[in-house]
Amino acid sequence: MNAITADFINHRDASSALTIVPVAGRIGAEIRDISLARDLNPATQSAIRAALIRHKVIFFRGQTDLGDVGHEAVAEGLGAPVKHPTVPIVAGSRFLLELSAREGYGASSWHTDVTFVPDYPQASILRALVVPEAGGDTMWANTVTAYADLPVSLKQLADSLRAVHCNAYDYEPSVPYPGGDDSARFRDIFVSKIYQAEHPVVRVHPESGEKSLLLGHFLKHFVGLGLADSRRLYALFQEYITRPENTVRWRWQVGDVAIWDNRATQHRAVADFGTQKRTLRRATVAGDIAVGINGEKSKALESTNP
Ligand SMILES: O=C(O)CCC(=O)C(=O)O
Ligand SMILES: [Fe+2]
Repeated sequence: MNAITADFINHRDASSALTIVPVAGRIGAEIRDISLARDLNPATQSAIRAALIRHKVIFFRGQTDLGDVGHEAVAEGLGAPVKHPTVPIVAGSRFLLELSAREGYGASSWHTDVTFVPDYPQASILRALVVPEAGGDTMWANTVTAYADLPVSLKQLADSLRAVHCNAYDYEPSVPYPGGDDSARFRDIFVSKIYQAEHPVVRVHPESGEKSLLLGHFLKHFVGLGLADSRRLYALFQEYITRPENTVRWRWQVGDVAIWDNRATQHRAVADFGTQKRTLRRATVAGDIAVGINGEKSKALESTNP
């Protein structure tokens, strides 16, 4: 067991006001005995933020009374909510996005949310409204421990690289959606405006100071490398992120809420639920412009209409 894992498992957050139970060895913790609808106050909010930074994804079961308004309040407790740049909001909500079964299939490759803008969200809050009887889990990976695992020479390479991310990514669900091929319609909305951003490949976390790998499925190419070399290099780094030891997997129940630190994780849906219904809603909280290890910042490249 390496030092990071030992430290993680031994640290049960006895100092926290919350009941925190780690789910996997390197990422993810369930927070028990709290109602997000009733118990949010400055003390619980700061304890939740501390748990989020430490565990990177936190889970709350049984929040069936939260509703859209309560969901939005949880987001506001973490910062300034932000709408998705292209996907319309849920009718009657202020900034929620809905992921139905179709979008779940679309999210079934590893990514960090909205990295096609320089100041992509710091956190996402996902709530389960309808879940399949079997399947449809979500997985998260720790991009900080992935960076820490790299051999020194690969760390040096990652440290020196920047990459271009774009919402018109190489869109291909890991499994075709069995409910009818409407992928063109889904994609048309997603890319109704094209966004591009250039990021450092190693991001320094603005709160914890931890270094993480900033990659995911919106990455188009590394600066200075062509598509073929970029694809190979991407696969090399991604393997450190997505190895099972570096992930946590959540089996959804109706009313569950997951909050992740979008600056230190990747995630993906598991597209194994066939045509069963699955509906999740998501809020995102504005982030700041990413900064690399030498202080170099992310920047927007041109946004265009296709
Ligand atoms: O459907 C899922 O499990 C994940 C969806 C997703 O990528 C997101 O909410 O950001
Ligand atoms: Fe996502």
